[in-house]
Amino acid sequence: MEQALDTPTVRTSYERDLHRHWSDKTNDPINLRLGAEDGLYHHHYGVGGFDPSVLQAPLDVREKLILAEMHRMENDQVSLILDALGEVPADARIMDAGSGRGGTSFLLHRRFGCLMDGVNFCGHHLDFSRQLGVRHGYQDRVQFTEANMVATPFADQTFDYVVSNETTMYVDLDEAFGEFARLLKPAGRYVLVTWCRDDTATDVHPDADAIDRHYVCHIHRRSAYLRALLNAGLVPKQVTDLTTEAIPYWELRSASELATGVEPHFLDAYRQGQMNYIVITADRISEAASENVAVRADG
Ligand code: GPP
Ligand code: MG
Repeated sequence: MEQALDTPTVRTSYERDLHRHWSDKTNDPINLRLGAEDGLYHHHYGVGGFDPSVLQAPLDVREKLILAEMHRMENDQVSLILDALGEVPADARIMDAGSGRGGTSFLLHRRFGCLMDGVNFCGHHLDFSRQLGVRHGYQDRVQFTEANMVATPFADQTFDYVVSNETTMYVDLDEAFGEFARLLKPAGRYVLVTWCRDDTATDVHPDADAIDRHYVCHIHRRSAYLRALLNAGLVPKQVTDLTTEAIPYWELRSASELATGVEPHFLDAYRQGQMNYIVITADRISEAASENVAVRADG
């Protein structure tokens, strides 16, 4: 058996700040309350429309209905990844890069029966996910590893698929995609969902900057995603822009008592074309072939 790599999870002062941010984020009802009923906790947002009747509901049930609708939307969002993956055999192994409290990993396993490896560097998220895995009865097929998603302990070509669900704003894309290419088997597939800076319509992104401060992240440009994917030998097969569909979630969340203050920034960023919400499906090509697709890294 191959030796596991020695990979420290926190390597830089930025990663230390980020680790502290997530270690301290233990009391987040906007995430904890939503998952309480079905045991699926998410750190991503929703796409598509919401049922407008919840906003007209009597005051004593309105908040409960808003949260239920937001949770339905966050659960449904995982279909973006399920659909992009295509047919996944039950013996496939998938890495969920930045697995939060496990929601995406559990839903992928539930659909395909596949072996899931959630990777996360936040201790309380890992404890939480592992306990939930037991509660769902998935502990033998869904495991969670403490690691930095850009420097994991897994051997080369361990995975048939890698997914990341709104987590890549925390990493250097060249580093992350290089790692994912290393981990993927030849012809393996990477699916990512992310919010990114639009760099076609405007160069000014004040609301994206505010979101960066709120989450201690660095929202990358759309062009940076495509360039870094190609440079890593991950060739985009499909890029889908769901910016318009990403807006209703934030409208609904603005009406919740649990709104955190970040909502107007997402609404303005999407409405004004500062940010896009995208899904990218990319396939790993051979190392020899990737020499031919590398593009200039100048920005
Ligand atoms: C915010 O989701 C998520 C990110 C900034 C990406 C990080 C992803 C992880 C898997 C940790 P959230 O659900 O924590 O935000 P909020 O608390 O505002 O709902
Ligand atoms: Mg959330």
